[in-house]
Amino acid sequence: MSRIVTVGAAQMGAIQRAHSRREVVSRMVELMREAASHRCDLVVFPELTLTTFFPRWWMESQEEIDSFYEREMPSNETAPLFNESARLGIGFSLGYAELTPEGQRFNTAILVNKSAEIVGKYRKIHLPGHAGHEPWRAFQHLEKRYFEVGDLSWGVWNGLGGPMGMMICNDRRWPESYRVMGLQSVEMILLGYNTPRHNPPAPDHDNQLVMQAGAYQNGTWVVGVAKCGVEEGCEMIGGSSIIAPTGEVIGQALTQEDELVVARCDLDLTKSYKTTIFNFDMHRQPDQYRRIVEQRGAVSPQG
Ligand code: CDV
Repeated sequence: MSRIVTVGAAQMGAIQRAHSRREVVSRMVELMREAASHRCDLVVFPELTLTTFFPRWWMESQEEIDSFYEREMPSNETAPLFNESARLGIGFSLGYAELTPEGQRFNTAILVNKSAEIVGKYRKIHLPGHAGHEPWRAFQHLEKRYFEVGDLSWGVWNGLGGPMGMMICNDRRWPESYRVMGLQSVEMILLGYNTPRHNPPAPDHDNQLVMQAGAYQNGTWVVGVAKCGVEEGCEMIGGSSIIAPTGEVIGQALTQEDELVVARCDLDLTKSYKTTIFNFDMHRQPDQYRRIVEQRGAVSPQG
């Protein structure tokens, strides 16, 4: 018998600074209802879904900075999402800016089961951009200023039909993100992103190939979901995609707006990869990979 998980990639169009959380959450609830009407088991929302992508601005007022973070989850404003999840019996993943009781700040994603209980949490590890003020850029990318490096590594959780994990945006460009979950037998990776079309230092870098490679090399489904459109003058890419363990894109968003992409994903498709060419136990040679964990930057060959 096949193990089907029906997933909805809930791409979100632009969220401007003037949009309240209440407005954003009501758009999310609409997408969740649409997903439920397609019998989705879970719906995947983007990175930092609840507000505009605030790391594009240098801000000095702590009050202004704090206004973009969540101190609790669920909160009064996000409760409708959890209530609707429980009512419809649909799980979800959600990205948001987390401010902990100890004052730590993370770019976070949570996995919520069909009873609206938080079953998994991930804090973004690969924070792109810069920490200092670079006002000459068309727009800045200050994730290194506003977030700490995540401290939870990449977990994998059961509870939504099979082993699932999360990564966030820039993580998708790093093979280590996928492999840490691959080593925990992940069968579906959920990831949200906010990617400017013309990231000033490298406007030509590809988006989808990395997710296809990560899916294939780890024998897993990958669900990549954008927040996109023109946000406060910054154009961000869409192209939300559902990718099979074959590395093939089997569903993709066509617009730059709120759009749901649905796919019935057979988790058993992961098996032939995990038991043959990517049977890690049989073929990996971790002793020969020491450089990966012992060294950070690249060195040049000697001589
Ligand atoms: N939010 C991100 O992590 N964005 C990066 C951009 C800045 C390159 C990304 O990898 O898409």
